[in-house]
Amino acid sequence: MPPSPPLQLVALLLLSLLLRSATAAEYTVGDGPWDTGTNYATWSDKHAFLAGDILVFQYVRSQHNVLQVTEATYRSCDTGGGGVAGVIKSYDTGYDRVQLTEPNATYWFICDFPGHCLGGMRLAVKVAAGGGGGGGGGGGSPPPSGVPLHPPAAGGAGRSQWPAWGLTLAVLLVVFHYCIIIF
Ligand SMILES: [Cu+2]
Repeated sequence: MPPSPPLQLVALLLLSLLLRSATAAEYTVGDGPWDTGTNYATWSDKHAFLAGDILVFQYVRSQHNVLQVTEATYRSCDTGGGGVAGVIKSYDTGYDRVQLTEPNATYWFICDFPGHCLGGMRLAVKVAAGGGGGGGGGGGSPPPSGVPLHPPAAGGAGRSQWPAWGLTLAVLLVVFHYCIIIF
C-alpha cells in the first residue's frame, strides 16, 4: 500500500528545506585570515558563488575590519576619511559572516585600515543566481559583459554538490522506509 499523499507532501517539504540549507556554501575568505598578504582576486576567481552562500572574514579586530562598499569605493579605496563614503555596511568583530543574499550581483569589500585596501585587502565577489529556484527574474538582463560568471567546472569543483545530494538521497531513503513501516 503506497503512503498517503499528505505524508508524501510533508516528506517532500522536509526534503526541499534540507536540500536548500545543504547547498548554501560557506567560504572562509582567502582560505585563511583576512590580511594584507593574500591575493583576493585570485581567490575569488577560484570559486563560483551562489546567492545564499556565506563569506567568513577572520582577522584580528584591532588590525583590520571589513566594509562592504560601492564599486567606486572598492576601486578608489577612499572612504572619505570618516569611513562612511561609499560604505554600505561595516563589520568589525574579527569573525564576520556575510551572507550573499542577492543573486546576479557583485559584492565589494575592503579593509578600511590605512593603506590596507590599496595594499590588496579588497575583495570582489560575483554572485550567480542562487539555488532558490530562480527567484523573480523576468527582467532577463544578461550578466555584465566581460565578466565571466564562473560556470560550474565539469569536475564538480570544490562545491558541496555531492555531499548535498548524498544527504538528500539518504534522507529520502529513510523517509520512504519510514512510510513503508507505517503503512
Ligand atoms: Cu586590514
